[in-house]
Amino acid sequence: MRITKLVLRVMNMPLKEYFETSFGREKDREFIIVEAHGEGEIGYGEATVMHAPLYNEETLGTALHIIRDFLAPLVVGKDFAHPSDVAQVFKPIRRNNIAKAGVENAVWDLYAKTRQQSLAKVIGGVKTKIPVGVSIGIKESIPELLKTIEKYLLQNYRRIKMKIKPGWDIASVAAVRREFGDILLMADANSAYTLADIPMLKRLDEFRLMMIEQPLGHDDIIDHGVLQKELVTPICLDESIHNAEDARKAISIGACRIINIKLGRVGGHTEAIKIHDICRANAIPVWCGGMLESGVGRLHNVAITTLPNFILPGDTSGSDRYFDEDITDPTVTVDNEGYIHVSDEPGIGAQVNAEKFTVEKITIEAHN
Ligand code: OSB
Ligand code: MG
Repeated sequence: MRITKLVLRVMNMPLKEYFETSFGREKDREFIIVEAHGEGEIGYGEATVMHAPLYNEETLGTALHIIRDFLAPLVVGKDFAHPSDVAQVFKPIRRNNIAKAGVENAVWDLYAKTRQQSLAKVIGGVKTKIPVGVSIGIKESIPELLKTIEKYLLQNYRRIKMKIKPGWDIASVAAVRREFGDILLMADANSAYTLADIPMLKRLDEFRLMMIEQPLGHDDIIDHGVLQKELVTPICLDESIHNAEDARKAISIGACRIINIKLGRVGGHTEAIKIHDICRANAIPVWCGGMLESGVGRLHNVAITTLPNFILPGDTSGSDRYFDEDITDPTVTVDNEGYIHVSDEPGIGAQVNAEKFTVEKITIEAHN
């Protein structure tokens, strides 16, 4: 499979509602759609960057720089037998995983299309439908939070994740438990606490959360191992896990009992599959995290979630939870029991119409 050119589309899509985490408020999604052209087909990937380096170190600007100046020269005009070979040629370049994932995943889609197979099948997926949850940002008030959760429960989402931070934790979690009883509920702290908060974090045990996601440092594994011994609630790691080696270390010291896999954070499907496999071998369930993706990134998330150890509902909500208008046709929809049905059309299984939300288009062609 020869990659003849890459097209980078800088995108700006308005979010229906702002999304607030412990690190800030997101109103528009600014990210990059990567097109990999070759064999008469186009494969699509998404670099799920945020506008500022507050979730991880990458931004729209760094991803453009890394793709244009370092990743594109390694793939444009080159032949690949398999998309995992792209991960291999990117190995010498340190981190910048979201940029890498945008390119590698575009090649996965292209590869699946040239074989006339769904991306899920090419990845080794086994499920035809996947259960989904919804991630709910920090709100202005508890009544507003309860109203938002009620709306998504009525849309049959199977698990509620609420963002927490100091000052927006015990009381809001307690209110949600009181109001909605035994729903599947979890909390995501996005690194907002330290070991000094152990007494407060222990108080959360009372609310029988499915898990608490990334309570401590974004770059920590060790302290999470200390905290997990103090908590009944399972810890799920997000920010701390960049590759299968991180997963192995975290599991070996008991730093988590669950892992959130995000394609961007780990650099694409190749590494995501490795993390999935090491977790499976250690009986650590995984689920697919989200980065407020457009339909393109979302369909990649759906495909990876068809692997067998994606046991827990992920953050792969329907397109309408984020956008009035998405760039894929069909868009991603959730059925009335909270499942997304996996397409068996080639590749990601949708047409892409990115023009309307494209702010800038950069074409990178082979010179030879
Ligand atoms: O920590 O999982 C996170 C969104 C942006 C950055 C980080 C996170 C999130 C989410 C949203 O929780 C998940 C989604 O609905 O896409
Ligand atoms: Mg998270």
